[in-house]
Amino acid sequence: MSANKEIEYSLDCFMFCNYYLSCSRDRSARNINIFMNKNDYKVLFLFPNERHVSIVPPSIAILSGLLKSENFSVDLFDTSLYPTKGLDHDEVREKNLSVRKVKDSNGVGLKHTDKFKDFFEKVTSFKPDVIAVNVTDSTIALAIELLESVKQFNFLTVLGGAFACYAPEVAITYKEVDVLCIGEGETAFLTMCNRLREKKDISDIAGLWIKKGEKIIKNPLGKLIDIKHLPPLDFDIFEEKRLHVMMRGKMYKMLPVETHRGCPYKCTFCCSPTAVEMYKESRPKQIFYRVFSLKKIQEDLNHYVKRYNPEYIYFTADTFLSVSKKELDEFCDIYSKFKLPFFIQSRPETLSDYKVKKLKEVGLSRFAVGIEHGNKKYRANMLKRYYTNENLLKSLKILADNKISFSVNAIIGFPDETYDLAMDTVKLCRQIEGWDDCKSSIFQPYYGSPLREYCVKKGYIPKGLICKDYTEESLMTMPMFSKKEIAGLYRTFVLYLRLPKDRWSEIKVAEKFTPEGNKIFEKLRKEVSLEMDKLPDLSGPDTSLTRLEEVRA
Ligand code: B12
Ligand code: SF4
Repeated sequence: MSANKEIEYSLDCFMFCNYYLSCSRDRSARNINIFMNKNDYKVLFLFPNERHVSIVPPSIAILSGLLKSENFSVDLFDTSLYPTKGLDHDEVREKNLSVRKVKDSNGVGLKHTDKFKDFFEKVTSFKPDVIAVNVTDSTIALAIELLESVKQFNFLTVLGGAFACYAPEVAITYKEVDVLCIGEGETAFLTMCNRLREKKDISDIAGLWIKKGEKIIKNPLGKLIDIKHLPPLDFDIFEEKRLHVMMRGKMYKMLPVETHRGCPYKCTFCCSPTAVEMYKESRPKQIFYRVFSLKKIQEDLNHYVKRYNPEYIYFTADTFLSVSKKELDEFCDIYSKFKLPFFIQSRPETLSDYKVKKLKEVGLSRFAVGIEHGNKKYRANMLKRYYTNENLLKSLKILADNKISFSVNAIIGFPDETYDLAMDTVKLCRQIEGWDDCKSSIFQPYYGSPLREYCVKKGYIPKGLICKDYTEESLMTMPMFSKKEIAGLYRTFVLYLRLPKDRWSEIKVAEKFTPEGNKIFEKLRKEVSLEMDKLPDLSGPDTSLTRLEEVRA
C-alpha cells in the first residue's frame, strides 16, 4: 500500500477492531480512517491543568519524546494558560500571603479564549487516533469534562499519571476512558501505540487496563524502564511561553529534570511510597526507587542547554539529597559547567553543611523543605516522620547559615489533628530561622497515600471521594477540627508567622469568616503584605543571574 494514501477500512477487518468497537462511545456503526503513512498515526496529549501550576509535566515530555523518536505525529492540548473559574491555586496562595505577589499575569501570557472551544477545534483539526491524558485526583474532573465535549469524534482515550495509577478502579469506570496506564508509561504506552499503528491486538500489554465490551482486562505491572535508555525530554511539544515559571515573583525559563525516580521514605500522606510498594509486590519483584546515572543527567542537560537555553533548572526529585557524598560530589562536578541556577526539594534530615555548600557553589538557588507538622509525637505516629524539633531546626539552620533562599511547607487538617496540634506547627515554623516563604497546605487524602485508608476507616471521608488541589477547602469531616477552623487557620497561617505574638488575639478574630473577621483579616493582610513587598528578593543564587549569564556566554 502506498504511503500517504488514506484508505478506509471496515472496522471488522483487523484484530484490534473488536477492541475498538467494544470501547467506542459514538463509534459503533462507523468506519475509521487509517492512514498508512507511519507519521500519520496521531497522538494528542492532554494536560488538564489549572492555570499555570508551575513546571511542565515531565511525563508528557518523556512520552512525547519517545513517540517522536518512532515517527508518530504528536500534539498537545495544555489548559495551563487558561484562566480558572474563581480564584486559582496561585491567587489563593497570594491572598493568604503564602507566595509573593504574582505581578503581572500577562507576563505568563494567559489565554483569553474558551478552553472547551479551543479543545474542540484542536481535535477537529488534528484528528487524533489516541488522546493521552495525564491525570491527578485534582484534574480528573476537568479531563473528563474535556473528553466528554469531543465525544462525537473517533479516538481512543488513555489515562496515565497518579490518578490512573492509584485509583484505577475508579478511573476505569468513566465512560470516556478506554485504557489506563497503571504504572510507568514508557514501555506500555509506546508498545500500545506501535501495536495500534500496526493494527495489532493490544489486550495483553503489561501495565495497561483495557476495556473490552463489558469486561476489563487488567494486565499486571510491566517491567520498569532502564532509565539509561530514555531519550531527553521533548519540550518542543509545549508552547515556548509555557516554559516560563514564576519563582518568588520573577519569571524564568525553567525546565524540569529528573534525577531520581521514586522516594526511599515512607511518609503516610504521600503517594510515592505506594509506587515503591506496588512494584515490590509485582512478580518478579522490582525496585522502583532509582537514581539516574550522572552520565545521563549530563547528556540531557547538554541537550537542553543547546536546544532550549533554559534560565533555571527544576530538579523534580522527591528528595534530592538522598544521595551519598560521593554521588553529590560527582553531580557537582558535572553540573558546575552549566552555570544555571537550580531548585531542589528534600527531607530535612538529608541536609548537611557539606552538601549545601557544594551545591551552592554550582548554582543551588532555592530549596523547598516539607516539615509537615510541628508536634513530634503526632508527626511520628501519624505521618511516620521521625525527627525531633531540635534536629529539624538544626538542619534548617544549615540553609540559613549558607544564605540559601528556602521555603518551608507544612500541612494542616490531618486526621485526628486538633486546633492545638496545628498551632504546634505554627509555633515550630516561627522558630525556623531564615526562610523566605513559609506556608501551609490543606491536607487532601489523595488516592495512593496510606493515610487515605485511615481517613475512610475513621469515617472522615466517604470511600469514593476525589481530592482537590491542596489550596481548596478541607474535605475531612472530623469532630476534633472542623472544616471552618481549618480554613480559618489556613488563611491566617502566615499572619501568625510574620506578626509578633502580641497580635495573636487579633489574628484569632481574623480566622472567623464573619464580617468582623473578614475585616480584620483584610487589615492584617494589607499590613503584612506591605512588609513583604519590602523584603529583598532572594530568589537568585548568590552569584547573580546576570553574573551566571556572563560566565555562560
Ligand atoms: C513534578 C510533580 C508535579 C509537577 C508536574 C505534575 C504532573 N502532572 O506531571 C507540578 C509542579 C505541576 C505538580 C503539581 C501538582 N501535583 Co505533583 N507531583 C510531582 C512529583 C513530585 C513528580 C512527578 C513526576 O514528574 N515524576 C516523573 C514522571 C516521569 O513520572 P509520572 O508523572 O508518574 O509519569 C509516569 C507514569 O505515571 C506514566 N504517565 C503519566 N502520565 C501519563 C499519561 C499517559 C497517557 C500514559 C500512558 C502514562 C502516563 O508514565 C510516566 C513515565 O513513566 C509527584 C510525586 C511523584 N513522585 O510522583 C507529585 C504528585 C504527582 N503531585 C501530586 C499533586 C497532588 C499535585 C497537585 C494537585 C498539587 C496542588 N497544586 O494541589 C498539582 C496538580 C497539578 C497537575 N496538573 O498535575 C500528587 C498526586 C496525588 C494524586 N493521587 O493525585 C503526587 C503523586 C505527590 C503526592 N502527594 O504524593 N506536581
Ligand atoms: S513526602 Fe517526600 S520524603 Fe516523604 S515519602 Fe513523599 S516524597 Fe518521600
